[in-house]
Amino acid sequence: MPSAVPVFDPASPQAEAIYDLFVQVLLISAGIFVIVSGLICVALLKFHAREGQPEQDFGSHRKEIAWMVAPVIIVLWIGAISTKLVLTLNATPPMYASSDAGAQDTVDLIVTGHQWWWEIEYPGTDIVSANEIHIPTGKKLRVKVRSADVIHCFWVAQLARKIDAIPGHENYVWLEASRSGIYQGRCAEYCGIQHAWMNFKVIAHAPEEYEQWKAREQSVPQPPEGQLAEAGKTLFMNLTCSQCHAISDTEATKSYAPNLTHVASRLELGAGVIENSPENLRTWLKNPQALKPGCKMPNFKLNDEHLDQLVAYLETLK
Ligand code: HEC
Ligand SMILES: [Cu+2]
Repeated sequence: MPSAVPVFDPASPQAEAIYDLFVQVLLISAGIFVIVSGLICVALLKFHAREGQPEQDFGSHRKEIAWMVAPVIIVLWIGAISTKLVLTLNATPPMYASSDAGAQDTVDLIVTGHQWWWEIEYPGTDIVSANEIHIPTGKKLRVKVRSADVIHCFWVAQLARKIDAIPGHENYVWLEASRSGIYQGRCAEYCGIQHAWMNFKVIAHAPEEYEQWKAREQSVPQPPEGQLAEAGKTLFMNLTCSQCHAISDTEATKSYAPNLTHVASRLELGAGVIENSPENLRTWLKNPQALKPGCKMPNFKLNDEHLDQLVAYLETLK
């Protein structure tokens, strides 16, 4: 049954294992809570004599052994299932563990945290995207996670464990989806003013669909036709846009900001701050600081004519 709370709706073997551990620990803790609060109630009701003292109990070996042994068993049990979980999460699929040259260094995705968006690279292709990760279902992918500035944390609750993105250090995590769908990802480590809007989506496709997506993403959009869009392209290259953003097959090659080669086909803008549509794109360009205060894209105070041109151009980048 789908749940509104992602943690309760795991969609990969790893997330299921996390869910199982969570439920077991929750049930054990709930049981202990009920026993302890029940005993307190019993004590209150039974021994609330107003006069004199209740009969004193100077200890019982059997009881003492029982309340020592029971917690030890519980702690050992939780230790065992936690260890099993860690082994499940870190299990290396045979194709990555083999001693063939390079197998152990194979990386399927490179994710880089930036204040406040995610850069996604697909090694072996020249696809670079932002805030949206496309994967095929049923495949365990090795993801390299790193950071361009401060510590972030890469987290898709329905698919995988959390993993920190640390500047100057590379971390690895397995990402897998059992069924196709769109999974919400978030930054889970406070990283500055717009941390709350550092979201991303993982879109899991059936393998054939994934191949189609990949072919589309690798093709470079046709140069714009029509005056408005052409003017928009010239403006993009002449304003400082091209000093931060890249668009394949143009002079814009910088990777300080999200790659815009296929920006029009993405679901959201500004790492989830607004849905992607021509109107919303215009709102973003008009003043990114109004939508996402403090974000690293300045307000260019563009006039309506320039906004129309830029939107017309960016909308051709499908
Ligand atoms: C100083 C560098 C810089 C310049 C110059 C700049 N941008 Fe940006 N831009 C960014 C950053 C950083 C983001 C990501 C903001 C965020 O989500 O926190 C961004 C986001 C965007 C996005 C949303 C992309 C997405 O996938 O969410 C669009 C579209 C965009 N910029 C277009 C432009 C245009 C058009 C210009 C020129 C008028 C421009 N940018 C100039 C830094 C820059
Ligand atoms: Cu963050």
